[in-house]
Amino acid sequence: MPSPLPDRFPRNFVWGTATAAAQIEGAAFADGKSESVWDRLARRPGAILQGDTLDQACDHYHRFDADFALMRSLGLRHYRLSLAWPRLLPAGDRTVNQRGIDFYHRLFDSMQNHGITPWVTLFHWDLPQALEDRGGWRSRCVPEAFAHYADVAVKAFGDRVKHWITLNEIRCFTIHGYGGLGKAPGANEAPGVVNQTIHHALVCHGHAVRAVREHGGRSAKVGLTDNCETVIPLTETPDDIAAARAYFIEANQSILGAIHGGRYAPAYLRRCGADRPKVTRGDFALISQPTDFLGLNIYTGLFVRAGKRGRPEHLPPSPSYPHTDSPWLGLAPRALYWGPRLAAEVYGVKNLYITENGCGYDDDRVVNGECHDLHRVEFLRSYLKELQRAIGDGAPVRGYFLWSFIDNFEWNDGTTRRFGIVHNDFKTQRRTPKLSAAWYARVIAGHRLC
Ligand code: GBH
Repeated sequence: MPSPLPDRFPRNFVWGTATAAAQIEGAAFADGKSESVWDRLARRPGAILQGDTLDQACDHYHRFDADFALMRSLGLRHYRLSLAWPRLLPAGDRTVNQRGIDFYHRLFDSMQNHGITPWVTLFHWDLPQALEDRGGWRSRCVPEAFAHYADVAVKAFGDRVKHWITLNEIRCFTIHGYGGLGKAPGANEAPGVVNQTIHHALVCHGHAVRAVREHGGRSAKVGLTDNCETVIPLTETPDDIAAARAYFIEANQSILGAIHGGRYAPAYLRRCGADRPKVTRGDFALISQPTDFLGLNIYTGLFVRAGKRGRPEHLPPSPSYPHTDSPWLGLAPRALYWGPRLAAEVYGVKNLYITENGCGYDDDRVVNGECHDLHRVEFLRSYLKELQRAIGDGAPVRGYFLWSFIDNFEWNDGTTRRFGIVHNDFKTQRRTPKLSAAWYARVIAGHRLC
């Protein structure tokens, strides 16, 4: 008897890939685009591996039409991208750069011609340097400028874009950008300042929701993409599950808890003590407006068990724990089960999307025209199996975006670490779909793992 095929994914399940403007566009100073904090950081010696810059990246700015044709040939009909704020409002004030607007109109035209639906992130880390010079995320100048930027973007593109993502991974551009962890702008501030950068990001999220409601049209949908702390119960027993849930709630209080709770949890404020963020009147009315979905970027997870008296206990990875070439990215397929499940249960979210999942390796090579990334196929398959189990157990996951469509500028790791299902030769800009691209195309075509 033939073995049974795995279940199909739900009929309207959205399959896509994801990228971000700064990581693929290149043309970093073309057509009126200004310097972003990442353009600036890339010029600081030692900040980026091999001294790579974002100047060219994948040159998608000039090659998007061919890239969308390739996407279409793989059956990819949904694509998550971001807009470059420094292209649209280069000075970080109210002055619009028409050439930036025109670029994205051409890009959305091309997507439409290829039958690809855009999912657009307003902010994926590329703050205009001009705003950093005025205090950046430490200051209310960013929420003020962002409110205007969101209005401009939604008004300009709202006729074609119906899926909006407010911000990508608040923790990364705040804690990692201002807390001495190396992301742009590469600042090292005291905890109180870092908490304030998070608060200002929450206010921006609120402004983006408001802008989509005001100018996006009736069918527009909007939500945040967060890289919440994903927690996995060591064993799937009631005690460990309860401990994982308690740990998840506490670890995500500053962002997801605040947005869904309409205030900072008292326990979070107690932990902050004197470093608690300053909240201006009216902030939380903006921050906690209802959204249509929550996006989760899930790569790995933390193992938690019930310790003494049920107290949640985090177990750090053992020395031999398997990981990808990114030291932070340990193999944890069950993160795609417990992440959606806990987020749905704890916050009552009705529509979840995995807005990023994938893996980075350094030695994906093209040999005789092929790139055999068996490691990526197995990675993705094992994670997607857990996602399927989550959906089977009722988690409201509506779609999945693989990070990434193409090898790109991997922030501090430059072009060394490859996350794409399409290989990019950064010297010739030649694109070669990897084995994982062919595999993913078949998954999408059949709506089931294969
Ligand atoms: C995502 O972040 C980003 O949204 C995307 O742009 C990026 O290309 C993709 O992942 C792949 O990395 O070096 O120990 O300080 C993923 C979440 C959180 C992962 C911060 C790297 C730094 C860990 N990131 N983390 S460490």
